[in-house]
Amino acid sequence: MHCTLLGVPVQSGSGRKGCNMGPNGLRAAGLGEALAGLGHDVVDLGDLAPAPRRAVSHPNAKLKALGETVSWLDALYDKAFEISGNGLPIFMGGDHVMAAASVAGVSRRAKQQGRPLFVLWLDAHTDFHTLESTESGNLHGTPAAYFTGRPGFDGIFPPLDAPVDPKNVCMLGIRSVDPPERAALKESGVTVHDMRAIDESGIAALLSSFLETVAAEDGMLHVSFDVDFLDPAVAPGVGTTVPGGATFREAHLVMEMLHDSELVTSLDLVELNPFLDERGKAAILLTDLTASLFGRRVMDRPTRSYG
Ligand code: 4U7
Ligand code: MN
Ligand code: MN
Ligand code: MN
Repeated sequence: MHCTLLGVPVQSGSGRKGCNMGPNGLRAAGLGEALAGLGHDVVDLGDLAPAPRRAVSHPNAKLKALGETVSWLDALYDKAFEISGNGLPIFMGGDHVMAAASVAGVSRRAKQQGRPLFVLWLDAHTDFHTLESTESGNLHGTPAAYFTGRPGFDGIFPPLDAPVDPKNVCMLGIRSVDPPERAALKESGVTVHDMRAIDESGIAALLSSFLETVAAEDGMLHVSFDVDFLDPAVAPGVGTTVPGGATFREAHLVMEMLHDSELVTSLDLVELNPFLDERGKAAILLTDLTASLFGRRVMDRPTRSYG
């Protein structure tokens, strides 16, 4: 597999600092080496730079850092389309607002290839706010609304060539949803598996049924991995911790099943905040999880201490 690593050190969508160190945290944890060690051909393109600022405005006065954030999305939208033409892109965030552009870019690629794009959204949150509905004003709470074509982003976020069909989106690990998101999700057709569903059904059954649909429709599959999908006890390096998240093994199992499915065509690794991490714990786990997605098997894992 040809893997392209791209750092996207955006943090303006999160309302706090530190996510801009995410790409280097993953590099320090050995992401590139881990994938190369599994026999993949890995190229690290370094970090993206934001596009020139456009004049953008919106009546919601709560929105934070709109102009700065949009300049990152403008740059990433074109880059994501470009690099998705050759191998499997891994977008290293940066806060989750970047998924607006990574998904929109790969969706444009899928449309060009005449295939449907599916999105597996691994997150504590649904990130389904519009620019009107967000209360916090933090734009990392909006990408899933944008790429599924919810209204109100026109002329502000990059023009969306190929909205993702909400029926092709599966969210796993959800445990924090704001009222306007809940109302919109109900109407949307997005599949939302909250933590209770994972407890009751087991994560494998929920994921298999989604993967079967992707395979049956010959879809491309983008995986968007927010660190707060994981329980904060195993992944402290994130700004928006919510208790009761996916366990170490649940997360590895998801990645192992994704590997076996051979369906994944692009990946986001987002919201890692090395400033909040404990001795690289979250960075190392995210790296090991990515290795599972690229074929590392439990029995082959290098021995490591997680102290
Ligand atoms: B993340 C939140 F209010 N919904 O809008 C908001 F709970 O990318 C959180 O998933 C958004 O980490 C979290 O600010 C965005 C909040
Ligand atoms: Mn998120
Ligand atoms: Mn989240
Ligand atoms: Mn977060």
